[in-house]
Amino acid sequence: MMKNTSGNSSSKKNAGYKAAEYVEDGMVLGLGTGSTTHFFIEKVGMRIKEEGISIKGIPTSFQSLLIAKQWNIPITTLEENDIDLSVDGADEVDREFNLIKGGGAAHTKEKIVDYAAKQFIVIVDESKFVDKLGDFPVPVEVLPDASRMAIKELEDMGAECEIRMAQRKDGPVITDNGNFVIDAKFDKIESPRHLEIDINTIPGVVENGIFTQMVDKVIIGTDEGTKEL
Ligand code: ABF
Repeated sequence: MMKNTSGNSSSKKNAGYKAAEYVEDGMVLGLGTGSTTHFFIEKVGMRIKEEGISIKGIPTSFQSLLIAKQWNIPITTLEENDIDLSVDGADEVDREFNLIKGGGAAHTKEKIVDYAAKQFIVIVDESKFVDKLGDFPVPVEVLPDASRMAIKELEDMGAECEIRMAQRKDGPVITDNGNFVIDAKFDKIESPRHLEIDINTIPGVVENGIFTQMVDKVIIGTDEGTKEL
């Protein structure tokens, strides 16, 4: 599974723990996916235990569901509750708060939950902050039967593509939704918003990992602490 795993755990922990300070008693939380968000979920679990705050969580993947259950965070769904605050990681963040996400192959549910939230906070270590998106390939979730055609369309848009393969076996990564992920490497992305929309017009594409016009705050973890943008 391809993720931008650069950055160290202390800076990720600082970012995740800082984000947990924005959690208030009674909130419904979007629980992101990835190692940085793991620290956020852990801190929320500690606050439930130590302060007795009442929280419900909506996970963005089976991975974040399992971590939430380890910390006894009650689980709910978007059908039952609105989301007060979603906290999630990213593979790249630019100065306009555009993101590339999906290195963990969970970007479809992440985008739904992060978009639905009243407030969306992104937590990253310094290595994820870039001037312009594009060094990290854009993950594109696609129906398996449409993958060859989608690759051709993405190549016509200027990308170099490959279907993401699982690390332990020679088969493709299968998302929580039963689909493939195409990693589409573009050059520097001049207009993330336009590319996000264009990719999703390709028949068979379920969702892509460019997130635009969604982020309210970015918390950057450093070895010494955090910076908030
Ligand atoms: C997740 O956060 C994915 O979209 C992205 O790949 C990941 C970043 O991983 P990490 O926090 O482990 O660096 O939401």
